[in-house]
Amino acid sequence: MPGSASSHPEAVRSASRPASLDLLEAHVASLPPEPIPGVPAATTPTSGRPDPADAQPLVPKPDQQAPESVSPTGSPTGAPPRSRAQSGAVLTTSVGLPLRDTDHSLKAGARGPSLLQDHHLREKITHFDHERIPERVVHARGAGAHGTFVSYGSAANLSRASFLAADVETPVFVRFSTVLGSRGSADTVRDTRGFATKFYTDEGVFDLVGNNMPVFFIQDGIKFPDIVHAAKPHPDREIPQAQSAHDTFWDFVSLHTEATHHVMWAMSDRAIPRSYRMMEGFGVHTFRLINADGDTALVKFHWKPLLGVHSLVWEEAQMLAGFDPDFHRRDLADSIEAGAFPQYELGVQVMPDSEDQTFEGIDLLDPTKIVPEELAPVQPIGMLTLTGNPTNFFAETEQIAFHLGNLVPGIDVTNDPLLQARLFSYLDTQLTRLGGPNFNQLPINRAQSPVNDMLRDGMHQTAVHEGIAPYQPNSLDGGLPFSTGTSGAGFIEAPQPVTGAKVRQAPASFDDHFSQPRLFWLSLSDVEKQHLVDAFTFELSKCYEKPIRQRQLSVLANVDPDLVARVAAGLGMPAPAAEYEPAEVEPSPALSQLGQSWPTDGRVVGLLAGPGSSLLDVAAVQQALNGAGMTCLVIAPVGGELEGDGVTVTVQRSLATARSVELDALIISDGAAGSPPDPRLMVMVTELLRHCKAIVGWGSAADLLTAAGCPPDAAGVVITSDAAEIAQPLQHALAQHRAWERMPTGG
Ligand code: HDE
Repeated sequence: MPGSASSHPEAVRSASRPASLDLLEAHVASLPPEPIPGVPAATTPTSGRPDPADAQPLVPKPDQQAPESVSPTGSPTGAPPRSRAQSGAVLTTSVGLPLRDTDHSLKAGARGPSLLQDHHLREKITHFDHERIPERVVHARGAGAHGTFVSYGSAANLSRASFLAADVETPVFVRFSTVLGSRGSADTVRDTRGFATKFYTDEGVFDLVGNNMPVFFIQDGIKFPDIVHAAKPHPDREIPQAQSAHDTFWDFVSLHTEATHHVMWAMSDRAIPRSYRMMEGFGVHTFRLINADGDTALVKFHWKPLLGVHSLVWEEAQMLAGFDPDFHRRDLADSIEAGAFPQYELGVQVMPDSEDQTFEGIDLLDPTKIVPEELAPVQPIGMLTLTGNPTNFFAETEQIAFHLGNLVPGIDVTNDPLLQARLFSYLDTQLTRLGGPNFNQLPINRAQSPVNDMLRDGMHQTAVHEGIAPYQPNSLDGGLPFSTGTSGAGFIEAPQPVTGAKVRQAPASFDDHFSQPRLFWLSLSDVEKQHLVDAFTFELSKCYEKPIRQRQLSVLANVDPDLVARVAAGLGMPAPAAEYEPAEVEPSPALSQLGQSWPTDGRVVGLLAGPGSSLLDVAAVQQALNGAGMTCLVIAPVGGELEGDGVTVTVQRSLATARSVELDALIISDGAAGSPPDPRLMVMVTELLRHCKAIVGWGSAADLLTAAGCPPDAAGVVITSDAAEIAQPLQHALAQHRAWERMPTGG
């Protein structure tokens, strides 16, 4: 397997080897070799030009999945998903004509002009000219994965949805995204992340289109174009790309103070996740569940990642935007390829469906408010596991079309005015983006249950409908299809009473813009508070206009005096006084993401090796870590292979390609760093130290740390006497994500 390391247990052993290394090695020998993810294709190419005489059928990559093979009307076809892919050895036109030559256009003589008659040239260029479709107006940059949702059945008393019954397995596709950037923008920018899930249930498609933050900037969907226009690049120069650190964003949010709660989240570590695998997801709005007896409850949906919620540090996020703009996309695909399947537990906070739709004084229709988990615990209802990478990005991740109106019996919407506008927008936007009304017939959007919709014709119709009476009532098609009527099988909107005068108005409870931002601030640890202060300071420093900075400081003054004092100090401006008395709030410890320990699956660890290292040790450590579910990349001065001790170790990163930001931790093997150490190693170590990442090593590793100015007793830094002892301290340090003790706080 390309990129994998191999060891030879028969290798000659040195007499001074500790017994513990023998044990480790015995363990390693029992493990299957773990490939390093990132393999581009299922077969390794030859270095020469492929010969048509040796043509073999394309082999699919084992980490990939494709949408189920169902017809445009939801019937299982029985065909393997691969039957939709091109698979032959002979190049043809789009209608199957075998082609002799695709390298030369048809010309009047070798030096003459091209002929209009060249149908192959015209088809090839014309199709190419139309390969692009409009990107999403928001959430353009995304990454997707296939998976399965298994329900625990614990929500069966709340909702009659069939996919929430005990042990039901439902195929899903998830698309994660950033909001602001274009399709080609960097992954690690400061932004809210989308977390959208399509459940292909046996009662139709259910879409849960959420974010990694539980609140939103606006309380009414009519303001969505305003916030998005303000946050997108300035319309004159079209800069800056994929970020909120500019005048128009802060101009809007400082005037529109209902955005303050979301702004607090956006300036927090939640806006720079370490990985899509390490983010929470939130449905944001309150939804209404309806059970088989017709009883209703109000709920908020939560996704809880099993790996914990972890973030990058800001400098790391900025460096990654240049070093690897695809960092999150790559991380998701690599983890799935490596078998470290991302998992998230779905949970609901359950609130009574009271007449005023408030809970403990919190208006459940206001999407700028959370319900603290301490007041309404998140009750687990099922587990999502992402098991397959898309086979084709465009066909799946790009063409997937989510819609809040994709509901199933037992799940209904509420009157949240933000949600109401979304019910209109998602269907509408796909018409332009996907070029017509039949986008639900695209393979990734097809229901996996029967579709009998009486919608007919339109661009790109792929169903071949039978019958002559696509209308109701009819007798010519025998009356088909019938609505379920009162049989109980169909979707029923919860019969909520609606009264009121026609007004353009928000309820008075929506006027509280500062109590929950304050709750958020007071719930954070000192490190998290410092990051929030730093983010506000950074973003507001990027605003050209002083009045906008001043105005936003006035907003922060209404949140907390300490917060505004620290941000104002960073901006070199006076801290304004609060306009309102700070609200009395009870902090919610669930909002902090620090202070526990979590699994280390899929964590990326660099293993520094060099001509002076024992390759037996290096190979053993790499295999042990890969076997424990991490991805261990061997870093050496130059690429290729290291050979010695009877072992061959493949180098995954040379010092020309390795950067600290790619790693969660570094292991320095004995003898890896020369004397004096390569300056690039010194940079790597100082960055890892600054970013509070674990550094472990054995033997002479201590010399490199000393040369890089690392205090010997720094938190998260462990040097052992031999290789066999490093796995345990490494795992311990990684489980806490970072050694935050190393990060200065001003709190
Ligand atoms: Fe969206 N949003 N949104 N949004 N949204 C879109 O739909 C919109 C909102 C969210 O991976 C668009 O297909 C309006 C909240 C995600 O394909 C568009 C309003 C939340 C995605 C749209 C909101 C979201 C979108 C753009 C205010 C969190 C990506 C392309 C009423 C709960 C889905 C598209 C994917 C995408 C409109 C507010 C999440 C234009 C009008 C709140 C995760 O229809």
